[in-house]
Amino acid sequence: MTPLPNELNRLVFATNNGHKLDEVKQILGNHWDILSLAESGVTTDLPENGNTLHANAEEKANAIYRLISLPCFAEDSGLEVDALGGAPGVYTARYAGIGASAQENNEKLLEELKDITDRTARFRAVIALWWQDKLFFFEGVINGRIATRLEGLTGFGYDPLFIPEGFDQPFAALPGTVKSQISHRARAVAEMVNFLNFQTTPL
Ligand code: ITT
Repeated sequence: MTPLPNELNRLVFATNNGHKLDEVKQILGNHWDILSLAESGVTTDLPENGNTLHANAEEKANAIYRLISLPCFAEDSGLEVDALGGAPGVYTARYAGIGASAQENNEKLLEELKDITDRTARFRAVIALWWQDKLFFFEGVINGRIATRLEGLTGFGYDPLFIPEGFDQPFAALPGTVKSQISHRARAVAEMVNFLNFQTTPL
């Protein structure tokens, strides 16, 4: 891929989650210049009042685009557990209550699945991108299952419990390169990059 002039390659990632930011920077490598909110001089809360990942991603992206009017994107993600009817879904970050830690969320999930053998689940990520004054959406999914105990030290959130399809260990115990290639976030970002490459390729 031929690198493009800097300002064309620059996107602001509207997130307050440093892990998401690190992962997206790792996925996009040198090809895209991803700026955090702090690097863009923005300090604001990101509203999340929607009932769907799409609505939340849009709300977060809109809040930042209104302030900076530059190409920017936000991402909302969630864990969908089949035996729990798709929960925690849009409430994944606050499954054990508002302000709950990852440890508390993981413990609640293990407790809810205590006597359940069907542990199939998926992570879904929805990106809302403001590009040339229009809003675009991209989605990524990774199927897997929920482990019966926590394992591994890397990543964040539910990574010690989520075993991606085709593997025997959760993301937190696998090399980071696996997650950056196959995760819900990696897949949604890949969709966005396909779109952007098409948009920015000179005719
Ligand atoms: P921003 O809204 O600021 O981007 P957030 O952490 O609040 O950050 P979400 O509202 O999208 O993000 O919450 C998604 C939650 O889902 C997140 O806090 C984690 O608990 C979980 N999650 C999402 N992606 C994950 C991943 O790759 N690995 C583990 N857990 C993940």
